[in-house]
Amino acid sequence: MTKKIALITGITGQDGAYLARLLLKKNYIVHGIIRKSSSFNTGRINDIYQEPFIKKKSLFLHYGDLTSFASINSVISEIKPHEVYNLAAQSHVMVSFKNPEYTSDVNALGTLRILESIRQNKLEKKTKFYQASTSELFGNPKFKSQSEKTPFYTRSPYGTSKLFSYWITKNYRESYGIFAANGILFNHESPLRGETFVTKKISKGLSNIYLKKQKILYIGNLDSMRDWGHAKDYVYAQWLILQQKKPLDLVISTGRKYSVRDFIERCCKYLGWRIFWNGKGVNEYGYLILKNKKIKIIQVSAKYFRPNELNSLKGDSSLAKRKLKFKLKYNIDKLIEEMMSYDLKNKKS
Ligand code: NAP
Ligand code: G4F
Repeated sequence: MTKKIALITGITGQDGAYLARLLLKKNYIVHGIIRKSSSFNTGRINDIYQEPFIKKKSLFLHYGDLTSFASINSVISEIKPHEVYNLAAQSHVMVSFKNPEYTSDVNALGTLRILESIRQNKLEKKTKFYQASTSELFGNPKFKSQSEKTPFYTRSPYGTSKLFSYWITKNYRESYGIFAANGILFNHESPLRGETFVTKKISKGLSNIYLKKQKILYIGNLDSMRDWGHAKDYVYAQWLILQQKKPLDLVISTGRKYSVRDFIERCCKYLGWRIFWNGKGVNEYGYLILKNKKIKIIQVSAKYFRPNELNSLKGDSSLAKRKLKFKLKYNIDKLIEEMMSYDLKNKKS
């Protein structure tokens, strides 16, 4: 039987690394697009990397960039993939306020470039396309939980760039019959999460404080709430979305939300610590009492507040559960346990 060929953009990112492992286990030939960088950006896929000249190679990396049609098109026209997972993005919401034009070029036009390449290479009937859509599309919704029926109202350049991609994916599906589907994924984390996202910042910061390598963790909005899942569960959902008979846009979430403050308290509990809070707003801080001494370990800083915030997100993924027959393996405490134990062991990082 001929093996399926998959192309992953963003293979060096959190989701790309987990998805590549999953597809290799499923016997796919996996191609990934990586950016040229002056320092190594392949750390997350080191363990699956295959030397260029080995026999029966199943993982191939290509230099490319979503800002360049030529680089994307040359890979797609050469490998003619059965499945494309578009995971590449400038994925940081706060950074998108500082770099809105670049964010839009990558996150919005990048998606269009891939879809156009599929169309121009006449792969409409062969290539299935997955778009990494996001709960950021919902903004600050009026409804308690967000499903495929909840109206969109984006509140950041990141969200707005992803809104374009959500619609262009649907446009190419409806106009050209491409199997193109959106996974509307809520926040998902893991030991491989980028270090400037809040969960990883907390797990790593608190681990460093525990190991006496750092004194204080500076943080932004403690009361913001997110629906946090595990990336391993969510990349499995991405794969399932492309295995359906028909392309569907589906919400993937846990259906539970926690505040940033809750997340910190749970990580502290993992370390055997109880944290106390004092002050308000940017003057708030968190401290421990150790040997009768008050030790400040968390300080709120205005630097990490956003020009526009999403206060609370919680997904309703009933449709995905029905259609994909999909069950989550992780809850928040299992996720925290895995992140904390990884950060405590990785003492050098
Ligand atoms: P991530 O860790 O930030 O990874 C992003 C990937 O995109 C990296 O491989 C990065 O390469 C690559 N990339 C960035 N700009 C690029 C460009 N111009 N050309 C080619 N590649 C580029 O993101 P993630 O957490 O894995 O998320 C994967 C996707 O899902 C993203 O599209 C994100 O927006 C979306 N999403 C994420 C979540 C979440 O909670 N994680 C939720 C909903 C949607 P480098 O390694 O070289 O930087
Ligand atoms: O971890 P975050 O930066 O994730 P955010 O903004 O929710 O975006 C992530 O999830 C989206 C899905 O909804 C993805 F589409 C997107 O690509 C990305 O993966 O921030 C989470 C919350 C925010 O409310 C933020 O204001 O945590 C709050 N926060 C508080 N202190 C902080 C910090 N966020 C960061 N990054 N750093 C802080 O110090």
